[in-house]
Amino acid sequence: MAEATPETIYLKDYTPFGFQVDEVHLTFHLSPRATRVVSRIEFTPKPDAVDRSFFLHGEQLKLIAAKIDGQPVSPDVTGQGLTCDVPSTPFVWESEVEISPVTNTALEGLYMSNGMYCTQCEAEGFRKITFYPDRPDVMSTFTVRVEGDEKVMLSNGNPTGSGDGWAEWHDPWPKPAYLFALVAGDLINHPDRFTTKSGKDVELNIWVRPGDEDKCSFGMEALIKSMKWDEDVYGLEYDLDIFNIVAVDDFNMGAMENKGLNIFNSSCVLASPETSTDANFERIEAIIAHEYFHNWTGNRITCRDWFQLCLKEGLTVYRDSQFTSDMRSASVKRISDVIDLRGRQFAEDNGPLAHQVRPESFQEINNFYTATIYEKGAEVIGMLKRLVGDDAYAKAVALYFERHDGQACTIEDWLQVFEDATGRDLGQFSKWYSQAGTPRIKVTDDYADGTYTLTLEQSTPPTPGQPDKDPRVIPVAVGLLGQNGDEVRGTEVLELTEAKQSFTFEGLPAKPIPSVLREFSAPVILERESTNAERAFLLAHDSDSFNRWEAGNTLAKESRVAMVLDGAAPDADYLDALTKLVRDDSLDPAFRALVLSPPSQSDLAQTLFERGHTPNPQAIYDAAETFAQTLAEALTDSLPRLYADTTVQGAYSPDAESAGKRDLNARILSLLTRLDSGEAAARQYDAADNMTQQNAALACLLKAENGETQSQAFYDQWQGDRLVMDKWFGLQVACAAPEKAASVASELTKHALFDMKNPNRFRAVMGALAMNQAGFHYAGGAGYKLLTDNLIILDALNPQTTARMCSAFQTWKRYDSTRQELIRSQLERMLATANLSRDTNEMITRILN
Ligand code: 0A1
Ligand code: ZN
Repeated sequence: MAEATPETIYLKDYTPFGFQVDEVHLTFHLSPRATRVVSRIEFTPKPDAVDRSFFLHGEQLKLIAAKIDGQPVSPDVTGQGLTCDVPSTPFVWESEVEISPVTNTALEGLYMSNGMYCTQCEAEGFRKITFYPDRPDVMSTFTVRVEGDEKVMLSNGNPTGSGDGWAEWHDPWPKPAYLFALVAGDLINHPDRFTTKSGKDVELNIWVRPGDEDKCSFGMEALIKSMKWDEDVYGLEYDLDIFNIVAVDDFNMGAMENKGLNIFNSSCVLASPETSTDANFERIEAIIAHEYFHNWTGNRITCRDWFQLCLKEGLTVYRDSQFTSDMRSASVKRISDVIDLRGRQFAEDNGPLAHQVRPESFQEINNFYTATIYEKGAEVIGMLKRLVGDDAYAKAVALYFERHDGQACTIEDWLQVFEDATGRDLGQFSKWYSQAGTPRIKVTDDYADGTYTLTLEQSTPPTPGQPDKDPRVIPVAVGLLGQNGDEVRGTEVLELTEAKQSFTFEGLPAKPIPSVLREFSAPVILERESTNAERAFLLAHDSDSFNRWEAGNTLAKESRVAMVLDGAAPDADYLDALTKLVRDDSLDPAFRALVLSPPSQSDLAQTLFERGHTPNPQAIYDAAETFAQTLAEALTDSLPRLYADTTVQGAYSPDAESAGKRDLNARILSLLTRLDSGEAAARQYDAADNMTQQNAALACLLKAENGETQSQAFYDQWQGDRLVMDKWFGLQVACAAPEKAASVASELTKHALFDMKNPNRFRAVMGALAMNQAGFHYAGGAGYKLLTDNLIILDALNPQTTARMCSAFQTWKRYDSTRQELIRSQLERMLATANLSRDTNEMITRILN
């Protein structure tokens, strides 16, 4: 059990810090077990302070000495920080502390990864480096001196000097401590330059371990594209002389936007055709953009407190999705984002972990870096833009930067610039931030005398702590199609503000077919009675590509639901539509690939659950298998030809068009493998000169239980490459049949290259197990037990990654009582573990309630 009941922090209790921090000077004397951190911080008491107590956060620090204005002092130190009597006039605080980076397996604060020093300070890691008011609303300029034997020693801002065994950096932009960073080690840079629109010359570097230098050029191109895009689209220019990116192997998240010194999980920056898939390339481009865009949305304007996390994250995700849409295909990006939103955010919003886009309380902020804050936060911005229009959005955002540059802000500040720029009252809109849960919209329609009426009725189910919800403003984009498939009304945004509201369309000669929620204009669940014939019609004719895909997706889901519940055969009309579509060369290959990709098994489980059924993961898996087998057989004559036609020839390029073709090709290969027991896949494996094709072939073969030779060859070829080995670990679990998934995962945890301390490797195995729905939930509960065993071990090393992975259990109440009991006993076992971290304790407690 956790030591004491963890403290809950509330938004309503916010009080500003009583002191201004004028300047911060830090000196690091690096040493793996005993790094000394010397701080010199200038404080000025605020004349109007409500709270004058001088409290500095500090955890796991050995205090060596402290002084105020040069005089030694003896502060009161606890496990959380220190208090001290201080003057009522400006004073200088100095301290020296000792920390041990090499034993820091939590990867928070200053730690070591493969002999390299690096930091992770968001959200509250700086307090593990030195005593400091570690809160985002305390902003200051930092000057940093690093002393050590390392070849390269980096920190935020601009370099101001270096010599034998030392380097100095100064960051002129006031920042909160969570954006502090330091990196030191034997690193090699991939350099480039960028000239900003006002003519400022910026040095760019991607720093990597020796051996990885040939995997930087794609990341660098992505960075340069991002810098240019932010100037062109948002008018935002970079503001330092240098921008550094560093790749580290041991990192809890994807990447971190530290000012001028972004630190990346190596999986999110290193790329080469031989070692990275198309999906890796796309993700790397997006994450580089995301971190770069934070320079303005997060760094120049930051968050007043951690409850406002979506202020920077929702907006930055929204911006990176705009970027990807511009660089690649907007419709493919929208469809992929919605698949992701439904898979991760809807699961969260409809279970025990549901929380507001702006939460009002937490125990451990690290548990709130969620799909709700990030992805739903971005959806809320997309809705706002849709409601006010593109021009007003641009005006409001410009006002945001003009008014709040250099400040730590709130969601109220954000909404205020929209109110001021548009004159619109956003009171009701703000409920998107304060109410958790996914709204349902029930759609009914009627046609009489040339008038078509659409009636929309909204409701949001209860979520933890919020039994009742008010109606929200929901932008519902609608178009109408005539019986011949032509559009009779182009897209119009209906503003749903009431619990129930009707909208009329006049002058229509016949009852139209509605295309509702085009482009997925709001993160809601539509409930509308429809027929498969109508869905097939929309799949063939809708001019909105999202809704076209959605029609196919709904058909796929309905067909599988009928298979699971009634033992029905795969829907013949849908199969027919699919077989036509997959052969239709006039359609974008990426779109065809998306239509061919089955709805996720978790999504189906949720759909069944919402309709009052208890989902059986094995039955859902069996239906998916039967469906794919039937489709493959229906396409018997065409598959070899389709496979050949969609195979991308020539030198590999990660561009969106080729990637879309390869995606389609991979889906066809997986169908073909069902008919030829892996012959084509084995040939592709042997011939592949890029990871996308090698990986796709291996996945097909493992799925067909016919890939031992290739799996061994893959291992022999790539055992020296950590990132590729993550794929090898993950694929085996992801492709394992349900009854084998837990034992395959268990065996892999005994492999010499399995490393609990490396989050990527841990996630490769345990994350893949949790994602393999039928395997994880396989009768008997071996999957639950294995994950729990490993989470218990990991918690003592790395609470953050452990807590994040507990969300594998968040959907447990969907399932039958036997599975629920199996899961409950594992969750209770975890909760009863001695010294369980606050992170994991909070997650399990919330999931159990
Ligand atoms: N702010 C980063 C993500 C990040 C968040 C938390 C971390 O540690 C708890 C680390 C990174 C981003 O949005 O990219
Ligand atoms: Zn972010």
